[in-house]
Amino acid sequence: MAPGVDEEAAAIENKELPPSKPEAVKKVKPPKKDKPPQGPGKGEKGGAMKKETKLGLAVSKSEDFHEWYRLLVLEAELISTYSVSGCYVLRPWAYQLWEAIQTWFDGEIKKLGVKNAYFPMFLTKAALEKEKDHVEGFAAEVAWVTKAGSSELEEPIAIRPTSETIIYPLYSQWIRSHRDLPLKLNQWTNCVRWEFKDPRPFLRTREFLWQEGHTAFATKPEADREVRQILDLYAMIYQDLLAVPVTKGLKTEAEKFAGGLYTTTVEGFIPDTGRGIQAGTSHCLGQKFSKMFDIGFEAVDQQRQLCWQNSWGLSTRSLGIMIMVHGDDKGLRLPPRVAPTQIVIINIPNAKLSEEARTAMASKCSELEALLRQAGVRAECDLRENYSPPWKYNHWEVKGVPLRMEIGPRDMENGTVMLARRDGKAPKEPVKFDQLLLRVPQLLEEIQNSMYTSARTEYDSCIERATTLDEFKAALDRKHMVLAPWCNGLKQEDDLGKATKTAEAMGAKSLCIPFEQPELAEGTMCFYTGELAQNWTLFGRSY
Ligand code: 86X
Repeated sequence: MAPGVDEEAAAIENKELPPSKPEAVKKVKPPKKDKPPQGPGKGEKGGAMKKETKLGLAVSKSEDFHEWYRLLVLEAELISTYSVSGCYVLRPWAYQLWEAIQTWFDGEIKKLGVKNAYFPMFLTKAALEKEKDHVEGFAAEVAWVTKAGSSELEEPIAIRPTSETIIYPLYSQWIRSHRDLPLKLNQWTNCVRWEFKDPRPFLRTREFLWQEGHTAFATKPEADREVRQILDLYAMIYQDLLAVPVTKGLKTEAEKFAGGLYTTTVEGFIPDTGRGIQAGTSHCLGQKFSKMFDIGFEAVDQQRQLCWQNSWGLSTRSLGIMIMVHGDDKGLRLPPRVAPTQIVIINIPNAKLSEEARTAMASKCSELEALLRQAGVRAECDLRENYSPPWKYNHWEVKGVPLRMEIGPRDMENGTVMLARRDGKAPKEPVKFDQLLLRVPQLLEEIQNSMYTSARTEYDSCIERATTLDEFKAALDRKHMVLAPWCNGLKQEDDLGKATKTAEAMGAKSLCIPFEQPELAEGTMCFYTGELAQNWTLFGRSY
């Protein structure tokens, strides 16, 4: 074999490998598009773009909220844009957040006896129209497949916007006797609603991911109980996992799912825009669908009865709410319980360090990573040598990792690390190697709690009470939600929407009738109509 050939091969191979010596690597700049904004002192060109915000995103959250959000989801590597308008790629950083919700919720519903299944995403026109009454309101959003290759289909096929009309014909076949009940199924799927309003990652996308639960019972009390159990799980997803405050309540007649009996909801709020946002819904459908689809059973007394049904859903919109609530001018902030990486470990070699000390430092990082992982902490080293420590700090801050561990030469000598919180709620803290297994989980817990507490404080400070329309409008102008005594009138709610619409802002809608009600003194009047109030209702401009 000619020696030259091997040499050539090796040379080519070497070109494709990243240079292995730090000295050589230092000159290699990271590819531009992967480069988050640089910190002060490093940001030669980046600085001009970022104005006074210094670190993190080019636009601050308060200056231009929507631009801030658009940049954040890209720079945190949650989303990539896509050629079909209204559709986005969920990158691993976002998908792992969805998986965290999925894993937890899936475990909880299985404890309630719910099983997963998968129904087709296509439905015939005839099936869709079985639910004609309220499909009408949504018809414009249904996407259709009309062709296969170049040949027209005989019948256009719809893509599911939701699966009632796909699932319920099967329930009608499957359920025969009271012994077949309760039937509790869930599916994790995509869904298509061809909306024409401005799309926004997570909040309004033409295709989204969700879970939809569809259950059938012999009696109403069983159905009622499940509606609330599921709603409680939704509230826990928000409050305990995503550290996002919500209000649990009942939708008014104007806002409920028209196909059902009553709708319960968890309502979130985005302080920066002053808008409420429906965060998850759990419906009692009553017997409306069982009548329509003939879902009945032979009871113990051998009489045929109709089932009581529920449906419930929560989508990737939840991630948008979390991002909007917790993100700041530096980027994303992730609650530790869902963060794909809870702590990032970064080595800080300096130029004077010997090769040996450099290697020892990197091995220490890997060793601590392994130690933390064994204890169930999602730890990750970033030992890349072609990126500077400040660049890495910024990178992981934009991505929202709750804790950062730094190890420099002095730390190696002292047997310590520095821990920095993404939320900046405390100064960097030195911790001995052998204290890490104690301190890191504690800090993660503290961050989780502190994120929820501050978000809750802000949420609560955005609820005002009003007893007159003037007070009501003034609260809306302050970008707040309003809790007001309400008559529960269907038409009156429509009027209120018109009365609160301004040239700049949409009208207010009811968000929910909170389950937790302040006392309503006897004879209290509706703030709007002057009729007798039925309850305190939460209102707001909303998404
Ligand atoms: C309402 C009701 C319900 C199961 C949920 O909220 C939770 C999970 N479904 C969904 N809804 C529609 O029925 C609907 C129907 C059509 Cl045809 C559409 F294009 C859009 C829809 N959006 C919502």
